[in-house]
Parts: sequence; structure tokens; C-alpha cells
Amino acid sequence: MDTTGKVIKCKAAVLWGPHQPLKIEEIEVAPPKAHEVRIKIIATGICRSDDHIIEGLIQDSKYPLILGHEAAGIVESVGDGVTTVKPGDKVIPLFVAQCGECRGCVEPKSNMCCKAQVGQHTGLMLDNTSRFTCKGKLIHNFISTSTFTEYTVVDEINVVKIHDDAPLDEACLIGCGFSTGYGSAVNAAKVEPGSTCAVFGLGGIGLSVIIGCKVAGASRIIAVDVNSNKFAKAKELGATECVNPKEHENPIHEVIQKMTNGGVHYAFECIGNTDIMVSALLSSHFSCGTAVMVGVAPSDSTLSFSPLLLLTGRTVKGAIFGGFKSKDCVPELVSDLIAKKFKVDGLVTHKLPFHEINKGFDLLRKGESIRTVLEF
Ligand code: COD
Ligand code: ZN
Ligand code: ZN
Repeated sequence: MDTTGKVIKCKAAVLWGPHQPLKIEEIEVAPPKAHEVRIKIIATGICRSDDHIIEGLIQDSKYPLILGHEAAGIVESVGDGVTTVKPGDKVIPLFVAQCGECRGCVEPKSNMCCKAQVGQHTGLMLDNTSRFTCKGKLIHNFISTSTFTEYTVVDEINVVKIHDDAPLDEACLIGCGFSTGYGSAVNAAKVEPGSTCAVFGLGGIGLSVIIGCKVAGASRIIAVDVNSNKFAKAKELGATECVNPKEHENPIHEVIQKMTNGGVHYAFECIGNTDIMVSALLSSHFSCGTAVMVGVAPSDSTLSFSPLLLLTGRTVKGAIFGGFKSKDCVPELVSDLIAKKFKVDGLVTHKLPFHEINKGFDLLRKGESIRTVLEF
């Protein structure tokens, strides 16, 4: 049946308010307006940021809403003016937009689009309306994507076509977790062959940083986590040594400095903890080390350290989505995945049918899963 131009009724996981389980509801998805794309979602991953919204940790979120931002699917229909994707194309929704025209998009070193800023939670399309309704109520979107639904509508600047041969159950991870970590190593830090790295926090993001450090040719990759159960996977993906701060009397930066003749070239914080951000900085060599902040700390927190730490030659930087310009880089990353430049299947610990989404969140909260991929 041709659904072009029609409202689609389908199943979606609706979050009616903070601290509630997601509810599978029948929703209505309006057709895409001009410069919009309606996508049938095929596979979507559960990311820590989705859970932050359920836990009410992000203050300005709009409810009710449909979470999910790491996914792959197939274009169902397009609105007027869309030329870069067409019905039947395999696509990845992009929570970091790329309009190609704004200040952020034209700056070669930036991957932040000013038209749809990821930090501003409007919960609406660019025209300030929603395409989702449920039981007569407007449902908001989440960081311009919303993928915990059989169908979603995104602005054209928030979607990109990928290779026809892409395995969507793996390619979905390129929509967030994998690219965020991998890009922090190969793109934000630009890890060089032979360099030494330390990765703090071994969730999906930290493990993807390890994959990036390995692909970049790092000689040592020191994996740090308070949960030693994370070490086997870290080693499998490329960590050369694993350290549990709980098993050492001295502060973790002293342990790493001792292991590396004064500190690593690159240290990555993948937890979202400001104390560990400072530990990462101190673990990098005083004369040439770089600390990359990948984790998102609570919005009211501040970093505090002596400026002398920087005067001697250290660098601090941060990146969202691995610093990748999304429309330019996502298709390349998918092609690299198909060409087996890296593997992402090691990150997928669980696969569940979409309606078992709450079980997927439980697995994440218990620390039992890295990535659960939901299939429709
Ligand atoms: N010392 C060492 N390890 C620790 C400590 C500590 N003090 N505290 C926690 N850990 C370990 C945990 O045991 C766990 O293994 C790991 O740190 C954290 O892993 P997860 O599974 O909680 O998290 P991830 O990898 O899925 O994501 C963590 C981030 C903080 C990176 C994530 O929440 C985030 O902020 N995302 C990236 C930012 C971004 O781009 N967001 C936009 C969309 S996601
Ligand atoms: Zn994410
Ligand atoms: Zn832009």
C-alpha cells in the first residue's frame, strides 16, 4: 500500500514523563513537509543519553517524547525540495545536523551546525511543529531524530544516505556510539602511530575510543574502569593493559604516569565525571599530552585545575559525535565498516525485538550490556 502523503499509524515507545517506563503506544506520524524525510526504522541502539532523559538528568527536556537517536532505516517518503535521499534509500538519522551553509558547517574544524544545535532541546522540527501525535496529544522528538518508533520524520539536514550493501543492524551504531568514540580518537585527538593512550570508562563510547586508537596505530592503549568485568571486552577490542583505580592506593593519574614514563600522549574521559576529567588531564604528559573530554557532565558542573597544567604544553579539548561532520563522514564510516576497516559487532551484546525496549534499558542500567540493538 502506498503511504506517501498519508498519516501512518504505527507503534512507538513513548516517554510520558521522567522516571517512567517507556510505553509502547499506537501513534500517528504525519507525512513529511518540505525539506523533511519520513523513515521506516529497521534497527536502533539504546544509548546512555536516552537513559539520561528517562532519569530526568537533562533539565530542559520536553515531554511527552519519543527517544532514540542511534539508528538505521529506509526512506518511506520525502517532502518537497528533498534531493539528497529518495524513497527506498538506506539512511542514518543524524542527531548532529549538517546544513552545509551556516558558520559551524563552513568552518573546516567544526562539526556543529548552527541551524539545529544539538544542545537545544526544542523537541520539534525546524518549523517548530511536531509530526507525532498519540491519543490526541502532541509528542515531541528527541535531538531531531526519535528512532524508538516504526516510522519517524526528520529534517533533511538530519539524515544521510548510506551504501545499499550496509548491514543496518550494525550500521545503526554509526549513528551515535561508535562514531562518538572512534572519532574522538582518529578525528578529535588525531592519535598517531606509536603513541600512547589512556581511556577512562569502558562503556560503548570508551570501547569505541579503543577501536579508534588501535586503527590509528597506538602502541599502548591503557583501559581504565572501576568495574573489572569490563576488561575482557576492552582487551578483545585492542586495549594493551587494563587498570582498576580501586586496586591502587595512589591516585590513578600517578599510576598511569608511572606506567608511561610521565604520562600518555592522549587521555580520553568517557564517563561524564569532572574529577575523572582532571585525572585524564593529569595522566597526559606535562609537555605534550592531550586530554579529550567525551563524556557529558551535569550541566551545572565546572572543571577546576591549575592553569600551570596547560602552560607546560598540555592540550584540553572536547568533541560531540567524535568531531565528525555528520553528512560528510557517516557514509564514509559505513563504507569503512563494509570494507572491514573496523568491526562494530563486538559492541553489540544484545539484540531484542522492539517491544522489549524496557528490558534493553534494564540491561544497560545493570551494566550487563554494552549495546542492545532493537529490531522492528
Ligand atoms: N572511574 C573509572 N571508571 C568509571 C568511573 C570512575 N570513577 N565511574 C564510572 N566508570 C565506568 C563504568 O563502570 C562504566 O563502565 C563506564 O565508566 C561508563 O560507561 P557507560 O556504559 O555508563 O556509558 P557510555 O560509554 O555508553 O557513555 C558514557 C558517556 C558519558 C560518554 C555518555 O553518557 C555521553 O555523555 N555521551 C557522549 C556525549 C555525546 O556526544 N552525547 C550525544 C548523544 S549520545
Ligand atoms: Zn548516543
Ligand atoms: Zn549548518
